[in-house]
Amino acid sequence: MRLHPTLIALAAALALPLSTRAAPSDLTVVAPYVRLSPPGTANTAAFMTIRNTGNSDRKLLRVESPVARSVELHSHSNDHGVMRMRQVTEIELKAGVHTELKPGSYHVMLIDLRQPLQEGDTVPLTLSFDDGDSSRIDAPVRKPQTVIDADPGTAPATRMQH
Ligand SMILES: [Cu+2]
Repeated sequence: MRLHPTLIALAAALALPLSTRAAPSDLTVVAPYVRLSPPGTANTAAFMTIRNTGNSDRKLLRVESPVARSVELHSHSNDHGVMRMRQVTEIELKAGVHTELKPGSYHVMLIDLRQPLQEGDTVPLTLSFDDGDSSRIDAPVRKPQTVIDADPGTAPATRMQH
């Protein structure tokens, strides 16, 4: 039996989206940005919100970026009244929760920048999750907002802006 050409074309059209479709992700990265660091500073941080609309808890394990020689996941903690950053091995993304990476909390630390970042630059970030999924995003470089300047634990040097 020979297939009618229309059927073959239909089969091809149906097969294509199936074969090229990426696995649907429960994770969405919203409003990423990289904080513009003061001149002479070799490190800065990236912030974003990660929505987990799935039914299972997930974890952010790693972030990579070509703009920095090292990228770490950090948290802020209150150590006897002093806010300190520390490296963490993962950031939990609870099911049904919007996890905020923000000043004074979890953030992506960009360490030893290869060159100074300018406002308006776009920083590529690749996020790797615990199920083997990864997500490539572009984060614009932004000046610290007033509310960030007011946070004593995160951006003491930003008041030195000219
Ligand atoms: Cu940090």
